[in-house]
Amino acid sequence: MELEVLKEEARRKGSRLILAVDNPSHLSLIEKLKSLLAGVKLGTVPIISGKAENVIKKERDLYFISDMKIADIPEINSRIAEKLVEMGFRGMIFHLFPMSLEESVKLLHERGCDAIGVAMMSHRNAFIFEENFEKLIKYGITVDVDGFVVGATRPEYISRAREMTRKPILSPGIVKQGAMPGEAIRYGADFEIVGRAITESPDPVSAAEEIVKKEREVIC
Ligand code: O7M
Repeated sequence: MELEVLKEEARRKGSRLILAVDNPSHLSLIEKLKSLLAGVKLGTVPIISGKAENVIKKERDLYFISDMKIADIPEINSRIAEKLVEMGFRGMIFHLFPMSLEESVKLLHERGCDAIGVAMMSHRNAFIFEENFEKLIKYGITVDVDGFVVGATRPEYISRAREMTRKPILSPGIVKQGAMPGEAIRYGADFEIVGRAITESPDPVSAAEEIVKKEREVIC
């Protein structure tokens, strides 16, 4: 699938922005921001809060990605994936390092959904990822994930991932974790994931507009 629906939304809206919602009280922002968003990523807290399902049903046209960073044995990964598909998610994020993804990717593709693998995290001390980065990307290619997460704070890894694969790259770590809007795209990412810089702004719409504007300067 390689995130075709997400890419189509991005083209239609001229936006590479994926909003990260990690606090259930920020779910109400989605409606206000949707014209600026290629997609929405919901974290574990909003998903288990019981409030996410209604929002997904209400905003049917938006591409929702679940971010529970699934990392279990194949059978359990698939059970979690089934449940998330039932909830209306069209993409979901898995850790690649357990190397237990083959079954879930097949299941998701049968359901017309996408699997996205974490190849490099944005925080300090992510040594395990540094040491195994190329192995993780190669594993993701082998099991046919649809895209990769590579932290925007690690631009050299975005470039390396871009050299290794044409699959979409999603980059978090913008503003609050230090990367500038548009920077990850400049290094080869396709989408930028932004949370608190928008959700905790006194004016979330203006904050999102500003980020989309910076991204467009890089793309055009
Ligand atoms: O913009 P922020 O810092 O408020 O939020 C960043 C979001 O990206 C938040 O939802 C994190 O869970 C997520 N994220 C990272 O910050 N770093 C990573 O390495 C990976 C992710 C992520 O989205 O993984 C799928």
